Amino acid sequence: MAKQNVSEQFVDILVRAGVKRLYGVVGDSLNPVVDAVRRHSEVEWIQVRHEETAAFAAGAEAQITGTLAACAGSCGPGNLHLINGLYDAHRSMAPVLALASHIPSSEIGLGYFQATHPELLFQECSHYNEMISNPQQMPRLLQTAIQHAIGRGGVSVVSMPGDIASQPAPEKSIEHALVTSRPTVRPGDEEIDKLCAMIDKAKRVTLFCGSGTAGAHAEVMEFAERVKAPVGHALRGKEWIQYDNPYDVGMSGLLGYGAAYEATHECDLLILLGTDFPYNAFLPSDVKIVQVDVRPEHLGRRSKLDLAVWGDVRETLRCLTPRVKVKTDRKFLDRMLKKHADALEGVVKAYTRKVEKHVPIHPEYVASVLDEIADEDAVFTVDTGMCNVWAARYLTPNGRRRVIGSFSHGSMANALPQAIGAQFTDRNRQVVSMSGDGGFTMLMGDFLTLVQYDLPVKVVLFNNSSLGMVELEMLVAGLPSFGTTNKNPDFASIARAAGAYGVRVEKPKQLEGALKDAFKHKGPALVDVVTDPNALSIPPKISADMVTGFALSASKIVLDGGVGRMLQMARSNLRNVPRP
Ligand SMILES: Cc1ncc(C[n+]2csc(CCOP(=O)(O)OP(=O)(O)O)c2C)c(N)n1
Ligand SMILES: [Mg+2]
Repeated sequence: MAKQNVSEQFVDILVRAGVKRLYGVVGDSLNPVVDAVRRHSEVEWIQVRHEETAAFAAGAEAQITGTLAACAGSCGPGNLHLINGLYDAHRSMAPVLALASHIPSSEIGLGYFQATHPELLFQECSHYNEMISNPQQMPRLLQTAIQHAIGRGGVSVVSMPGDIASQPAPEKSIEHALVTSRPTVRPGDEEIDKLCAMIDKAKRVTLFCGSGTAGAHAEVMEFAERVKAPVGHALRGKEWIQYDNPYDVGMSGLLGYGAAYEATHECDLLILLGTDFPYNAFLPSDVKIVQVDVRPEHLGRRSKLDLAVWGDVRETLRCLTPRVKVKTDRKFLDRMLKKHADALEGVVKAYTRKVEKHVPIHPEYVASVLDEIADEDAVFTVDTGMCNVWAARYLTPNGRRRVIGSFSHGSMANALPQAIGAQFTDRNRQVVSMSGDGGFTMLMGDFLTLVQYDLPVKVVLFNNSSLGMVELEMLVAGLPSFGTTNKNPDFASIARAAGAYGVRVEKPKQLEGALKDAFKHKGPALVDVVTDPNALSIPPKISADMVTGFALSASKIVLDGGVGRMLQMARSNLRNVPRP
């Protein structure tokens, strides 16, 4: 092989690790790497308009494929723009390699043009964050970075001064087989024995599931059946666990519904499965709690634990299920299933507005129509804000659909960039960005990326001309709303002017047709739905002293609203429950 420079070697190694594309914006010190990408047949340069988009897109790609994705920013401000998207990817445990190109190595520490210190800046949002200051560090440094990102699940940042990027790569470099997938982590026999004994002793077991139950649907159901346990979930567990689940008692937390709260509080043993659910106000303090997590550092940081089990959920359950005694008493399970169905029934009855006629259009109506007409394997990306509420309540998971949001980091403007990353993994899959008007306009420049690459993403804009979620927070805290109104243009015209399909919807009866037409369109499309800013009813029990700062999350308040197709599911689960 002809002698390589550091950039060429860098790109080669990324390709060996399975990277298909690098998202970013070109510039100065990054140019040698981008040039190496240009000359490589197996990797594509994806030119975005803002580096934050690059990081969000790479994070979404990694969450869809489970394999390494990559992004890059030029020195100083270029890579600084990556940071928020990297925080999101890191906190979602998405394996992402970020290249932060850097000022010339001779000028570091001398106040040079565009000088920053990436190895300080990215410290908190990465497992590994190191600089290549000598070509001899290659390829080991990049290999180590990749293994951190994949092995520990999250972000690695490599910074590289532009002058190093063009230097010859080391002649006899140590290249080794890369780690490209994670092992299964099986808990020790002692932990399994202890857990087994606790379960056998307990009378009422409840499971509470998070994103760590991905890929473990069958194992969770088998275990729940064996010990007759109701199964609740956190938002990040919903897409993996709610479907085909005869033990479903709904979701806990601020956006929660159903009987998850009761089931987690009225059991005598609560088993937390792969969840880092942050709101400890929703977790009980007076029942025995076991937590199973692949990340030992997550164990016990949300609640007191009677047993901490370090292991994959799937692997742990595989070891555990055959060893626990079969429970025959369904009383607790049936009582919780009944409570769940009743709670949902109550919500639906309380929900009297005729949404199909309501103008401005009710956002819940938009979400329910979307759920009905979207493909069975659609990817939904969901903006932080009220779209989170609508997605949590109305999107029906089925094991094939995916729902990606900024559920741990909670950043606005995530949906469009994540949709870009999701769509690149498969141009034939339906990808729907549920965007807020605030979130969309924050990174609106990257709507042009859809047009530039003819990506068929469908942006469904919940346009309430307001920062709705914050307006709600202010209301709850007894503050007058302030700084929350958006003076918005006709976004459909903007979409059309950009070369995409664009339609504005102001009447409910236009909605379904407009969405269907947009979904049929082959290229990028935007449906600007003018929605009601006063969409949520707030439960009357909220008082101002319950709320300070991050008001909603600090309390046990659950927002009221519809529950979509969940009622049907809850009713069907009741079929086997004997009538009292
Ligand atoms: C980057 C960022 N800035 C600010 C916030 C605080 N915040 C959370 S939701 C929200 C409003 C979102 O407005 P929009 O996208 O229009 O959605 P809506 O709630 O109106 O549906 C704000 C300002 C945040 N989470 N992230
Ligand atoms: Mg809004």
